[in-house]
Amino acid sequence: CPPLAALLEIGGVKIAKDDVVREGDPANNVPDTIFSKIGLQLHRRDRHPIGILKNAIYEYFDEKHEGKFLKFDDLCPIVSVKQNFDDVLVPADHVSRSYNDTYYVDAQTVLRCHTSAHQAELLREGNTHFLVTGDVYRRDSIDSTHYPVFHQMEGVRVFSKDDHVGSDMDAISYAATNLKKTLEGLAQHLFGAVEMRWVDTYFPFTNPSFELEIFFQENWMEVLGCGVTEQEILKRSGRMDCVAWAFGLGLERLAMVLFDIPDIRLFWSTDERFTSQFSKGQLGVKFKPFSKFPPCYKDMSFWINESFTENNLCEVVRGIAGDLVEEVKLIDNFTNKKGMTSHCYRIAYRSMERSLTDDEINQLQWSVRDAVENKLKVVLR
Ligand code: FA5
Ligand code: MG
Repeated sequence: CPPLAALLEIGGVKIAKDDVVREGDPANNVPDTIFSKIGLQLHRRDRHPIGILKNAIYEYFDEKHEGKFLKFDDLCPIVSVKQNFDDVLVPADHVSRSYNDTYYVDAQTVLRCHTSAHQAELLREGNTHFLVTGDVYRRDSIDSTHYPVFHQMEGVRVFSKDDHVGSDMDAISYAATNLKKTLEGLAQHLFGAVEMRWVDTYFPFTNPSFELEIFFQENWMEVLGCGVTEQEILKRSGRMDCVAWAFGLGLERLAMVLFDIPDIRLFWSTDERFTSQFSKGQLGVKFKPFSKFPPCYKDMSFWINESFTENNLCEVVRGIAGDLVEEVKLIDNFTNKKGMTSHCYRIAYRSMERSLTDDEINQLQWSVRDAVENKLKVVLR
């Protein structure tokens, strides 16, 4: 584990570790493991799959899309609650604001949980076509397509009020159609033919809202969210008469499809057998796994309490086992006559780089059991 940098500088902002990680402060829930990822900026490395993908998306917007998109990829990931939530109309009681879902630096400051945190400001500055790429942070579950730090690219395009005239569509349908065409074109540019589908969804900041799913590793995987921007956001940024669309791409998910990368943890690997497989501007390569190491499964059962959440469990497990944990999955759940609820979780341990010994895994599992008992105050069975 590399030593944590004491001072980072991102987008001209100096960040000291103690400003971000304040252990024991109830208004702060950022662990060291998360702090150590701030400033790595995988999306700005031309030979990293995330950087290669970012550049390929830039290329699509430069070549195939009318209107010049301004690009931002160095905005500081530490933002205000206002930027992250209020400015994009996230309701006061929305779950995404909770300490269970978001990393708080203090009561007013978070690690952005999406690149949408920058939408309102950039619109207010008068931008009409822009892309924002950055690292985003979420307390989340653990499996091959979820990681607590990942990368998004936001895209926003504002239309003037009569762009749709002559199209036989109203302004909203015109924007929605243009949005879907733009993203289908992007998928075509990146993947050629790929099995995908649109799903209707909800976001506080767009209406209508959609998600795009791609068929990958035998499952439908959500790769992006998008929609027609809520009028209120445009109104507040002084664009009363306009219509706009916005999207947020999950860059790891798209890169998994593009390079055939089976597990999201690999993006953080410094193993040369991973890093050496990618080079600047190369989209055609498929990742060749180093021989597949066997997983090892350990089950643990406990009586939960009222404050138990799966995100808290995952953070504790990740705090002990780091990237050696591949998946944490609820496999049994029952409530007894006394009203006590028991959960059984199956933890899959697997290194992407080597075989783990039985000893090592047993040690890990004992430490995990201890930590789960002590930090979550559950009763092991
Ligand atoms: C958003 O974050 C919205 N801000 C996207 C958006 C922007 C919608 C603009 C409309 C307009 P969502 O929470 O669904 O939406 O995340 C977007 C994408 O990020 C997902 O589709 C997925 O590809 C990726 N993603 C979400 N959580 C994780 C995670 N834990 N690990 C890796 N990728 C993730
Ligand atoms: Mg989603």
